[in-house]
Amino acid sequence: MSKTAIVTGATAGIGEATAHELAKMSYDLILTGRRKERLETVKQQIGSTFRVDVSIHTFDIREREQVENFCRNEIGERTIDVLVNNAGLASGLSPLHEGDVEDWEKMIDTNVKGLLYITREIAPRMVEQQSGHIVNVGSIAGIEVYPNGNVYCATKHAVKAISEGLRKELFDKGIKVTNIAPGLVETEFSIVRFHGDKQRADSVYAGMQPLTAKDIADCIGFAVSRPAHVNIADMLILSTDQAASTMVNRK
Ligand code: NDP
Ligand code: 8X3
Repeated sequence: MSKTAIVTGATAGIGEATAHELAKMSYDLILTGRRKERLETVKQQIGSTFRVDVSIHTFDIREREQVENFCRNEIGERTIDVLVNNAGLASGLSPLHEGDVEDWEKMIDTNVKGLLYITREIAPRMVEQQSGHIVNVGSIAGIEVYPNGNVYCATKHAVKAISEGLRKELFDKGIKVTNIAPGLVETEFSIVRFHGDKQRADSVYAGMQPLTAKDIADCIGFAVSRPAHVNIADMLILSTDQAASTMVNRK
């Protein structure tokens, strides 16, 4: 029987690559994000390569009513085998005493509250099924804090805590929980962080070889394809050129 995965933030980067990886593994896909045309393109690309069912759903994960409508009315009663909580962002990079409150709210509302809203809807279905796998895309920023990363790091520490909490609450219900913690991955992440400043975004990866979205999708694919008795609890994935958040070997 075919399996179904939800991937949030599938319009770009790690989410888009994960959608392709899971399609390769024959998962039917439920993909979400705000940019409809991007989702349509991803659906078309996957549809032309893999024989899986792909449905796309456009909403803002920060809006609780939109998340509830998606979960309660749009996806119906189907079994959800995998939930990849990937939608997220960094907005700004500055000391807290100079920080922009709107940036903070964006990050907290997306990375923490959005992840909670959808998990609150999908986890009970998995409990009922007595099976499922929740994959949260955290970050190295959820393990260590770097200067000027303050609120972003706080949200990813929250993701790590939520993953650990979920694991302890769900392990006896047949549900796996994985926290994926990438270091530097070249996606649209830095362009978003620097509010569209491409030059500044490029400087993040200058002189080093960052991870690709596919590198992370491979790890998510690995985690969800382990045998039933194996749960990959935590995975820290770094470029060979990176040893810690602020230790990058630039040539
Ligand atoms: P991208 O900017 O390329 O992709 C982010 C995805 O999140 C997009 O699909 C975007 O969709 C979606 N998203 C953002 N805000 C919302 C929202 N309010 N509602 C719905 N969807 C939203 O970045 P990445 O692929 O790099 O980021 C994916 C995840 O990986 C994030 O959680 C990020 O924190 C994490 N991460 C990234 C790292 C990196 O270096 N790139 C390293 C460690 C973790 P849309 O804009 O269409 O809504
Ligand atoms: C993204 C990686 O180092 O920019 O989570 O925080 S980092």
